Amino acid sequence: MSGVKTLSEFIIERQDDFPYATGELTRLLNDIVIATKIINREVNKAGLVNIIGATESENIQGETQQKLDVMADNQFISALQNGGEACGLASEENDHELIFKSDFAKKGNYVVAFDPLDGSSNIDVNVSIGTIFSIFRRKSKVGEEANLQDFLQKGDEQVAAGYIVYGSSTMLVYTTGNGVNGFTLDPSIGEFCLSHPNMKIKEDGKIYSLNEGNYPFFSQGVRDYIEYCKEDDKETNRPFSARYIGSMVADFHRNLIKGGIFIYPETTKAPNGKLRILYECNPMAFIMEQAGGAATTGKQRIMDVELTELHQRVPCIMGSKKMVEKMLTFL
Ligand code: P6P
Repeated sequence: MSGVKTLSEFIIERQDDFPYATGELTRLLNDIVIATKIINREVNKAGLVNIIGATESENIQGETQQKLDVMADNQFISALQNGGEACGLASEENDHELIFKSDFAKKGNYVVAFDPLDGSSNIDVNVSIGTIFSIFRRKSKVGEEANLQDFLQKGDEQVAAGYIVYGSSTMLVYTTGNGVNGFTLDPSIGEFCLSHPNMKIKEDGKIYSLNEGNYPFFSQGVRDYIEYCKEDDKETNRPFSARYIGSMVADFHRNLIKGGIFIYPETTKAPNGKLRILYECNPMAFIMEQAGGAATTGKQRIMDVELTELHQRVPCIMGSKKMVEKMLTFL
């Protein structure tokens, strides 16, 4: 295929960008890609086999686990625990961190946090869903078992982060701190191919994304910003367009490409918001900043937040820099 660059070729080509260019991260990213290709196959046929719908179980968030959630979680675990690069995992679907016990895995230099299938409540209505991953270099001693502190690192410590959006096409978007690149899965060859090189978000935009159904529970500042978005003012491109489908990866991806702001703020019902910093906000903040956007809790940069627990939630405001700056003036 002349001109087409596969993800594998791209990762190897860019391997030298990465300080630990010994092929470890290359192998780790390829292990992740294998899991996402299997998840993609299952998600695409979800309506045809008895794998949609909910299980009888709940995750630590108290959310009913969808059958595909559990399948996706298992795919990541099996792909990574045998890959030899990861010594432990943390997942939205598991209450505690998963520490690998084999001598082989204990030699791994990385830990991976992931949301195996974000927005999975949308599966049954065929709305785009996604996988989010975040990679850290372990802090604990190589050869020993990983521990919780390996996961409670600030977002700035991430060595790589990415998401897969299972939409009209399946795309993988990732960064290792040298810009953001997007790859589209070509089902005819089963390869992710470079389709969106060097992704940058527009400095300003006119799409705002948040769940306005929470209006009664928002702070006055968030309410004032929503009213600002709706005012008729041609000079500032308002009223903005409201776009929100309740699937973070899909909402984020649209705004990354078109420009816009995604907001999941604190509410009186959820004082720290809903989204988890480890496997939702930090990886997406890394990508957003690498694409020239901004990502804040409303009080501080998301990637500066100190983590104290695995499933810690933070308020999340991320998108086009000028939109985020304007929104902050209302808080
Ligand atoms: P709400 C999906 O459950 C999710 O974690 C994100 O993907 C999404 O942005 C958010 O929750 C939607 O939450 O409260 O607006 O339905």
